[in-house]
Amino acid sequence: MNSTALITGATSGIGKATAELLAKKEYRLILCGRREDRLKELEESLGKLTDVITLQFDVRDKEKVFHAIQSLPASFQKIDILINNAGNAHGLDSIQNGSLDDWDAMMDINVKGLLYVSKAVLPKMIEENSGFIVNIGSTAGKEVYPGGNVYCASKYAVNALNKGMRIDLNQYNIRVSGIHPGLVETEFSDVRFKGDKERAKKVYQGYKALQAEDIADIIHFVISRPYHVNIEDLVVFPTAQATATIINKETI
Ligand code: NDP
Ligand code: 8X3
Repeated sequence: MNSTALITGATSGIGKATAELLAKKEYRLILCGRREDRLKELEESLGKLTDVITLQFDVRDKEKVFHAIQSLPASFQKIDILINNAGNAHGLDSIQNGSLDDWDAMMDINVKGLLYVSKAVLPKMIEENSGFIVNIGSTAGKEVYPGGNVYCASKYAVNALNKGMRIDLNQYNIRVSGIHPGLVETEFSDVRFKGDKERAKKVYQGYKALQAEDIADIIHFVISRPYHVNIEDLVVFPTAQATATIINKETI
């Protein structure tokens, strides 16, 4: 049977592009997100290429996370690849002006949500003595920038969890990889700026940002290496970006 991949945050951006690419490569897919209409569309379109099942849950809701994953039909219970992708930034305020709700959202989704989904998926991987966890971190988990404070902290946590998982799961033959992109043009900035599309658009103006498909390609490359190869940490910037704050906005 072809490998089965579970992707969180499959309804948009990096997760959606990865679902589309993996469907073409005939991976069997478990696609997760909160927006039911988008999940239905994906099930319909990608279902023409491969076996697809969708799970609707908020990664913050631990009961729903465990219930959804434990209720998978028998043919989808063996998950070979978990792509922990769901996440976002909420706000870009200084630490003194930050909103408590934004802080809760980032820590609860980006860190605790990733933990809940991983814990729900791991028992079967351990039983099988095989599996692959790909954690989508960020360059924000490698370098802090002004106003990044809590989002950066959440991605530093993902970076640490990625390393911790690799250490603890080593005895079970489970691969663990962290992929850390710089600026990717997705709905990310719409969410960060709470629907202010003009402000969001400006983030990607004047240069060619990474596209969701670029990250999907990288994820596919990482998961399609021979089993003895584990790309443990991968950082990728658009060419126009040198650091979190040095971006050559004169290139297009
Ligand atoms: P998008 O906003 O386009 O996609 C985010 C995805 O996460 C959506 O599918 C959304 O689905 C899902 N999601 C958000 N909150 C929740 C939640 N509470 N429960 C379940 N699913 C949730 O952004 P990206 O594709 O850019 O982001 C994907 C990942 O990549 C994130 O972890 C982000 O931090 C990371 N990243 C992004 C970069 C960028 O510049 N864009 C750079 C580096 C890393 P739904 O709303 O349907 O639940
Ligand atoms: C997303 C990239 O630089 O906006 O993680 O934090 S950045």
